[in-house]
Amino acid sequence: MNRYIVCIISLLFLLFYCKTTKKELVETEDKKQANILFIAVDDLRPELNFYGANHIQSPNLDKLAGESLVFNRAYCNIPVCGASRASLMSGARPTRKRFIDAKTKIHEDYPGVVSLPMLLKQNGYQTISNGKIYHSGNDDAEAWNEIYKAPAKWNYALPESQDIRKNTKRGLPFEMAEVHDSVYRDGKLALKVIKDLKKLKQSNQPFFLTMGLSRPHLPFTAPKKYWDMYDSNSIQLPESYVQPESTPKQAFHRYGELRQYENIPKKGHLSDDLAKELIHGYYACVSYIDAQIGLVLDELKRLELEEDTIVILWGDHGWNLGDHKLWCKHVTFETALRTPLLIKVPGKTKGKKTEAITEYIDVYPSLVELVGLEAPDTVEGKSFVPIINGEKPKKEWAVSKFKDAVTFIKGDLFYTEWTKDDGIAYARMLFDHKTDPLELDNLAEKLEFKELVASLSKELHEKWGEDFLPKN
Ligand SMILES: [Ca+2]
Repeated sequence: MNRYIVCIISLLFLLFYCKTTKKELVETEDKKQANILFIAVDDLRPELNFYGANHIQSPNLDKLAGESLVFNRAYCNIPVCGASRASLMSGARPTRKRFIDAKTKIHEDYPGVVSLPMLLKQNGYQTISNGKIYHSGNDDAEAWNEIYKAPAKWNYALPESQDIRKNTKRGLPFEMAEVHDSVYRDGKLALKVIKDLKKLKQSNQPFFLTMGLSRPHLPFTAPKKYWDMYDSNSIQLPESYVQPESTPKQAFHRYGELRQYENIPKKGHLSDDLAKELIHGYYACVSYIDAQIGLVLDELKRLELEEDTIVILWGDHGWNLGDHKLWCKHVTFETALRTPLLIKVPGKTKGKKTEAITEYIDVYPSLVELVGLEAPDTVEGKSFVPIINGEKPKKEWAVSKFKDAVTFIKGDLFYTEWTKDDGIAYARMLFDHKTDPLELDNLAEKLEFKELVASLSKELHEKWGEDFLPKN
């Protein structure tokens, strides 16, 4: 009799368990995967309030940071536009032969690699490329359901500036015009992204919606109200406005990118007045793009999509705004390698900062993990989801490169080695950020650091990637 009762109870329990499990499964099947709003900002350096800068007005980025995990130590893998983007979108390291320069195209350098948007598209996402995501508008075209580029002619608002642009290589380096935000390129971009959000709200598919802003890349053109946010008399040159003798000459360049613009001297350093005007223009552009990002984030909230949408914001590399008496990127000082990176995961992030070292190749595996997918074997980065969950990071170092220079970042140490195909260093640079955060005192040639340099060099060679050197 007792055995009979036990059998009945067990059967009832089993029936109840199966029903519950089935219900849970159905709910999981019905639930859409999280959307991703992917905001890329061209040439944005981490000189922002939530990084402790306190002089650029960016209320919308500040608010987003307050809801995100902010990476205080994020590094691009190469400080040049096209290559940095191709590397991030493939999760693969730049090497001596792959992802080299501004015009890099992902499939020319890495045929057949499954990019982040392609993987998402293959898994049911609607993917839209808006503005500057890759350097070239039609790159990785198969990965997108739609590609939109705001025309470059809207880099300038004033007819006289547009005329100069037509008749010169690059046009003027800055412009201040009393026009509405939407007259310039990024204002038009914001309106397009808002239109997409309204459309996607109606869809049953999850979305990977991108917003690739063109400023604060040169030319520094923005509506006058953003220039007026800053007093030009209070603009300061950076503390590191110097090129120390101890730094290898290979570490510097002549900022040829800037010199392509009109009224910039073709050689020699800039006058202090011009330097300050450039800094002013950069600040104005950051405030301008902040406002455009704000419009999109407000719409995300208005449409009640916030709770279902991961927001990630990144700049494609750092920028020298006079630091080391340099302008633009294309060097391996921290000012060109360190980038703004923040991610808002609904229900998980609440305005914390992390000091964990993160590389841009880590973005791909992190996003796919967050939406329950698996990264392909071609991805070399490591997911930073453990950091979001308050756990130990999967690695504690980064490797970045530009041309012959490769930088190994570990703890407070920034070690750069210049090598050719043979892998033998012909110049070295070592900075300890604990004592020298501005990177003005190169320790690499000092006798007392010989052993440290040897060990960092060994580790750099182990970690710069399997196919870094040509195979024999
Ligand atoms: Ca760029």
